[in-house]
Amino acid sequence: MNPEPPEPAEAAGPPERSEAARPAGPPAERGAPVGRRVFLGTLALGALGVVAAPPLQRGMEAFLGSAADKDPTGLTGLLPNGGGFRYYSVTSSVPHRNATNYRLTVDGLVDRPAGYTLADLRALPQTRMVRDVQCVTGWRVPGTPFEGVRLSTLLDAAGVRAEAGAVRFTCFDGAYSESLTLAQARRADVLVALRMQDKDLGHDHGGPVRLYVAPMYFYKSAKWLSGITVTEKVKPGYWEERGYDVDAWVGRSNGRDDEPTS
Ligand SMILES: Nc1nc2c(c(=O)[nH]1)N[C@H]1C(S)=C(S)[C@@H](COP(=O)(O)O)O[C@H]1N2
Ligand SMILES: [Mo]
Repeated sequence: MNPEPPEPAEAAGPPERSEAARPAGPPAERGAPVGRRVFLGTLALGALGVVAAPPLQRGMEAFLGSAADKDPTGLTGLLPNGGGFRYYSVTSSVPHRNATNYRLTVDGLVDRPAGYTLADLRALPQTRMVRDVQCVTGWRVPGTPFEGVRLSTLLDAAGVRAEAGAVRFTCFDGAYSESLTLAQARRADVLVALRMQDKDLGHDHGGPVRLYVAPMYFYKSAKWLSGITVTEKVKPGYWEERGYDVDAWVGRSNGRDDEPTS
C-alpha cells in the first residue's frame, strides 16, 4: 500500500454533501451513546490530519458492531501497511459462495431474465478501472483496481423494457440492498466486479461478486451481489432507508447521470 497522500478537500465531503448525506438517524445514533471505540477512532483520525466526519456520519460505524470491532480504532485503514480497507457487513455472518454455488439472477422489467454462474461472468468481456474508494465515514483508499463485467452489458443482454427506470440490487447476506437509476446503472464506470486489487474478490470484500459503482460513495457498491432486478422506480437501499443519499456522488453535489466517463 502506498503511504496516505494528503487528503483532498472533498475527502470528507464538501459541505453540501455532508449535509445532504447526513443520516436521519440510524437506531445506533439515536439510542446508544457514542461508544469509547468510536470516540478513540475519531481522535486517531484527527491526529492523522483527516477531517473528521460530522458526528451523525459516524452512525454507520457505530451501527456496525462486530464488523467495526475488527478495527477498533480505525487506524489500520490509514497506516501505510494497513491494507486501507475496513470490512463492513450489516449482518453478523454471511454464507460463503463460490464457483459451484454462486448464481446471479437478472430479472424484473426485462425481456430475457437470466441466471449467471461465476464461469458465465468470467467469460464475458472484463473492464478494469483504477479509482479511489471513499466511504462516507471518512476512510479512503486511493487508486484501487476493480475488474469485472459492465452492468450495462448484463442489462443489454436482458433487454430492458421501455417502462423501466431503475435497477435494484440484492445480496446473499439476506439484508443489504442498493439501487441506481437506469441512467446511472448504464454508466461505463459501474461494474459487476469479480476482482479487486488484482485478485479475485475475497469473501470479506463481498466475493465472489460485488457491485462496483466507481463515481459514488462505497456504500453503493453492494457486496455479495445475488440479484439485479429492473424496476420502474428507485427504491432506497439499506443505508438510504437509514438516511443516506440515494444519489451518492463523491466530490460534487450535483452529479449528472449522463456525464461522460472514461
Ligand atoms: N452486502 C453489503 N454490502 C455493502 C455493505 C454491507 O454492509 N453489506 N457496506 C457498504 C459500505 S458502507 C462500504 S464502505 C463498503 C465496504 O466494503 P469493504 O467491506 O469491501 O471494505 O461496502 C458497502 N457494501
Ligand atoms: Mo461505507
